Amino acid sequence: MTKVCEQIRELLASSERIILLSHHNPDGDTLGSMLALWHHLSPGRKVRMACSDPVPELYRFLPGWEEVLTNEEALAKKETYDLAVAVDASDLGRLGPGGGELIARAQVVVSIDHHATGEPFGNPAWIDPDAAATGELVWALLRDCLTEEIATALYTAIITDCGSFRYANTTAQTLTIAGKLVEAGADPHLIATRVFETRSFASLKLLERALGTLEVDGTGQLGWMELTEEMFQATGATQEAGEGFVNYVRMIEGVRLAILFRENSGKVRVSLRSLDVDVGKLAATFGGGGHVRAAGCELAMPLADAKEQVLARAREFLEGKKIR
Ligand SMILES: [Mn+2]
Repeated sequence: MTKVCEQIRELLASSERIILLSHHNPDGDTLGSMLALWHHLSPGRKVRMACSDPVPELYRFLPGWEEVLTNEEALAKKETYDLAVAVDASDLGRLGPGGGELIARAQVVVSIDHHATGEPFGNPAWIDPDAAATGELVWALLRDCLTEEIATALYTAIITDCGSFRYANTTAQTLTIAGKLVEAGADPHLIATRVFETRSFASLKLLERALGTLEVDGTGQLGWMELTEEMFQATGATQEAGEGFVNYVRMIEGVRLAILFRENSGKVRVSLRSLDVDVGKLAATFGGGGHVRAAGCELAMPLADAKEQVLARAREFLEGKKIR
């Protein structure tokens, strides 16, 4: 076990009042990692979980999700903590509004993450970009005390980030850990069904409209799709329903860089996926970040302008150096 892992284990064991924090717009990795820690720590201790956004419908099968407070609700408790643990958050801003304030109420701040970009915080900070998911790191912390709840949370964390073992970040270690989690009680069929194969009717009607905007450029290597506010209104779908739509662009044969533009309260959220272009760096040029093959950013401008700027930058990256 690495030194920092051991150090975090000791901090978890010796702290009484703990707050666990997820990143905003939470995904299965940040929620699963947080819930696994909560199931391990909460018996006999005062442990809070907080996230700036509510738990998406999609993840409301995870045992303990009802215990997740919004950052606002957690702040209203006016508590102080021995320890704060942020999971899957590459910088403080990712904790969303109120996240920094909650962190400031803890004596010790630990960060557990696997993003290569961002401004690391926390002491100690355990950041391992080789891990497919933060859930793999939390598994290393809790491997000797797995329960069915912990295994379910961590299996969800891992399959979310490696796309059910389909993405380039999947390693032998990822599969080994997943096997151990199944042994400990995680149900692969149930979890995959909930995470990847259960969507609302409105969400699929939204997809129908989004697919109507699908485009590729003249080279066939750059593809994109858009989701407008109007589409959300017309279908009644929630913003979270659009999560993952970028993968339809990524599927197009020959596309090396896939982009989804999503209008959200006057801003444009951009999701980037790539085969061999460092989209983490691309996103960073717009103040965003992420991983080499999956990243995102947000632009405060009209959709047409955001498209023009991001597509131009994407073309530059496609002409540049390939990764691996
Ligand atoms: Mn992650």
